[in-house]
Amino acid sequence: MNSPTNQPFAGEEVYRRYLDGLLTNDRQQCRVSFQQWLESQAELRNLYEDLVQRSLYEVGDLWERGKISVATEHLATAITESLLNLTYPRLFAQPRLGKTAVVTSTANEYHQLGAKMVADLFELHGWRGYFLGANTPQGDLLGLIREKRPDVVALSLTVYFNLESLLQTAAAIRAEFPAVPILVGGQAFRWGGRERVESLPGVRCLASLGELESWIKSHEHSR
Ligand code: B12
Repeated sequence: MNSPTNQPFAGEEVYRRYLDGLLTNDRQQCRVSFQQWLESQAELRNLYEDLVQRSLYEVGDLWERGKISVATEHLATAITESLLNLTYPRLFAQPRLGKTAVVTSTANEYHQLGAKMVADLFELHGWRGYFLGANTPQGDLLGLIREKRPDVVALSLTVYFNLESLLQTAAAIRAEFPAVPILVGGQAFRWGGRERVESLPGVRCLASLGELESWIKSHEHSR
């Protein structure tokens, strides 16, 4: 994939500069690299997975090993969250399909970037993606579903100890809205839990944004 200047896109180099910017709290350096990636015309999913997700996983590992402070980890997250909004012009380029998704992290789950990417991909494909962010109380989520009557609900889980809370929420959605498909995903499912969530009718656990895009494309015309 070529950049608009027709220079080959040096993904690894741009990634390294981006990560370096995150670790040195340099928002401007991060912005330049992020923009370069965005303009490389790569699919948005690649930007999310190969730049944003990869760098934050690396930040998380460094934090876990005591190599960087909590402050640097928080700054890296804040920089990332601010830059994600640079994708907006791309998100709304497609005609709207009149379909909606409600996307959230469930109660006690404070990680929200994955859920935001999920909501963004719905927008990218012409859906309206309501993004509720982190730690949404179950009652309030049910209230929003009642109000918006979405075509799908997507739940994001990062830490495995929040699985019970997600299961409760998925069961409550299923009880009140028997027909709405429920998608779940997030890094917590690397530690298990897939069979338990998928034992609820109409619940699917997706392993990646690629699987999500395939799901979205195959449900463009259904109601
Ligand atoms: C930033 C961060 C935080 C921030 C989050 C702020 C925010 N605004 O989101 C804060 C400070 C709140 C935080 C808190 C904690 N954190 Co934290 N955090 C991170 C960090 C560094 C980055 C998270 C992130 O955004 N990743 C990038 C996103 C894009 O990745 P993702 O969530 O996996 O999403 C991708 C896919 O999974 C997928 N996806 C996600 N959801 C869904 C849903 C569907 C339907 C689909 C299809 C796909 C999908 O799409 C995304 C793109 O591919 C990670 C490191 C890591 N490995 O992620 C640690 C990490 C997740 N945290 C960790 C821990 C331990 C904690 C705390 C327990 C720390 C503490 N002692 O307080 C608390 C837990 C709080 C809670 N109750 O939830 C551990 C978890 C370890 C484990 N085995 O579970 C990690 C892995 C760090 C580490 N290496 O140890 N954290």
